[in-house]
Amino acid sequence: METRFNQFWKTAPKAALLVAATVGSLLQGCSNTTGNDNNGATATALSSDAASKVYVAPGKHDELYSFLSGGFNGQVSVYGIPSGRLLKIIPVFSQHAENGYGYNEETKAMLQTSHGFVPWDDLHHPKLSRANGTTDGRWLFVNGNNTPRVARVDLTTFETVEIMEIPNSAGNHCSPYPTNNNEYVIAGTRFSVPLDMKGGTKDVTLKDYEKEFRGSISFIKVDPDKGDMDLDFQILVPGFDYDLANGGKGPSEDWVFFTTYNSEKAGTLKEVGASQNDKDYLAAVNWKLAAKYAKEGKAREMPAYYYHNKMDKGTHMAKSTIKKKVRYLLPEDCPGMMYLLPAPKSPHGIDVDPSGEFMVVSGKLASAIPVFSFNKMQAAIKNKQFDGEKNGIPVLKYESVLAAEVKEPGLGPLHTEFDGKGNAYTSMFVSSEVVKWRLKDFKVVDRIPVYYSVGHLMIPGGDTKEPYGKYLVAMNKITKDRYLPTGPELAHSAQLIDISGEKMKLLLDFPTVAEPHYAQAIKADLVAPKSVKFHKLDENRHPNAVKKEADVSVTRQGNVVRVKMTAIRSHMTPDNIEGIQVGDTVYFHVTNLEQDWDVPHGFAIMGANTSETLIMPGATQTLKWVAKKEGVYPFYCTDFCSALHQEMQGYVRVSPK
Ligand code: CUK
Ligand code: CUA
Repeated sequence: METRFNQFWKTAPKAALLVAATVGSLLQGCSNTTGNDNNGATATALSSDAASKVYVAPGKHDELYSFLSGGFNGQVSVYGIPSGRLLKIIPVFSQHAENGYGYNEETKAMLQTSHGFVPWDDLHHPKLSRANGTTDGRWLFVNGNNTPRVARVDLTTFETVEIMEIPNSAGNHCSPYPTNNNEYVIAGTRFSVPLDMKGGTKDVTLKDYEKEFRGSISFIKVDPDKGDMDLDFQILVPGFDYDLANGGKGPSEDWVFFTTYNSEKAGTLKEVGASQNDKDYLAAVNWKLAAKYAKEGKAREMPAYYYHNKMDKGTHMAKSTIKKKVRYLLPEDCPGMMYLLPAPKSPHGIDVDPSGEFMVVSGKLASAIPVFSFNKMQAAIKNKQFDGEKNGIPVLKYESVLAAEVKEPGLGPLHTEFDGKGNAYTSMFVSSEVVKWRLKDFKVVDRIPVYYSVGHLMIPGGDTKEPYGKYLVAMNKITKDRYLPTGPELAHSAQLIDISGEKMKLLLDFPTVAEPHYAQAIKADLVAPKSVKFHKLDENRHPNAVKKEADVSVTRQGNVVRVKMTAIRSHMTPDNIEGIQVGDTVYFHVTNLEQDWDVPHGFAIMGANTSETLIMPGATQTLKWVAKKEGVYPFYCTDFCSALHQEMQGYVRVSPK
């Protein structure tokens, strides 16, 4: 009899099997290894009143917004909790045909980088902006891993309003981390790469890893009112790879922590090479001290080349600025700024509890979860309890900083969040479960199977000072047999778990868009009241906006034609466009004259090889179209906007040159 768990086991990554071989006996305890389907296991974990707990009646609103990353889909999706209803997809690093993001002329600049136009990325970590260590519902910061970028989504419009490329970075994975009052959004690099701090060019190979490769930690300043980002400085750290970051709170709020791996500098990152060290490190960085050093002139400057793209509020147009230099600190110049804590090898998640005292490090290949004490860390620094140094950075003695180890938690610990009631919840990738343990004695008190192979888990506010310990969302990597089959590729999946009682109870499975890694959630009443319903037409400063039908125009400059037009229920003006010639590039600047909620108009024209565009009430957007052949080309509104929606149409005539 083959269990679903066994099926997974056969395809488990090598590293996972390696651990399993040594601690395989632990598996016997996992409830999802028994039975030949999960119905049994699901039934034991399923809340007896699950249906009523997740049921949100028609017309009623969810209690929370949750923001799930889209992974390799490059977007963020917004779900209502507890219903699991998909409310919106917010394109960030990806083009989105639904509303023309990345296709229309206003938003293309958002996706410009030093590598050209990059309309894709791998988005892992959404993080809500903060005030006093809790989420304030103003912005959502997200990372692009692949072409290192950090973006900001405005939660009044649910639109991406800023994307900044990160120089001196490769694999912007431990990112973004906002400090407790958004003083900085901090972004760490995954791959160490050769940096040329002298500004010439060097021929460096992997043999030079130890000497020449560095990673970076970027300190992005955030304007407290507008949210605008600005790269203040970087710390260039000698070569290991940074994986994840989390920040202190309360007593530890000046600190940010990073898990690192590959500390033996196996530049080729072969599995064995990268995991041969018995321990890797947790890097502790005093960000306040770093900012002070940077301010007091310890920062040097080097050439850099990166894009900073911003949406202008008045024109609703994105503009790119190219930046040419960056300030940096070297840890060797800045005593007291950075320490290393020995961590289990190949650590993944680092999570700091709501009190700010405990730093929990999840080692994918480790059989226990070390919990470090911030108090002990400070004492160890004061008393110089060092175990040598690594690349000039002092290493603290393991025993001197350890609070306790959580024993036999399960297999493959990845990430931990907190409920604010003294409990921690850790995701176990290999044994496919969520494990609940107590901060007071570090004892495991409950476990619940998840289907299957959970990556991150999320408790609303579970990484802040004030968690909302009612729900937990597990984001799972594999779905097979949970939903109706849809060919080889199945929907990715999240599971909602009730954590309000002593025992965790499963409430709901809901499919997700692409692969969610992390998520954040916030009470709806911190976001919903500020939601913009439409843009005010008289505040529209788009250079090609027309505010009334009488002002529409068709103007030519060489072979560029600008059509400044309007859309309102139920017509486009002008709707019969003449005077276009073969070879012309036509810009349709469409202003939506509506001043009402939920009345966008779309615009599409036959043969447009980009997309349509969707114009919000009061805004102007532009579709670029090249007239290739003579003929008569229909255009129309794509969004069903009124009973006469189908009548919102017109023609463009293209004549021979
Ligand atoms: S990572 Cu995906 S499961 Cu990119 Cu935060 Cu841990
Ligand atoms: Cu406007 Cu349909």
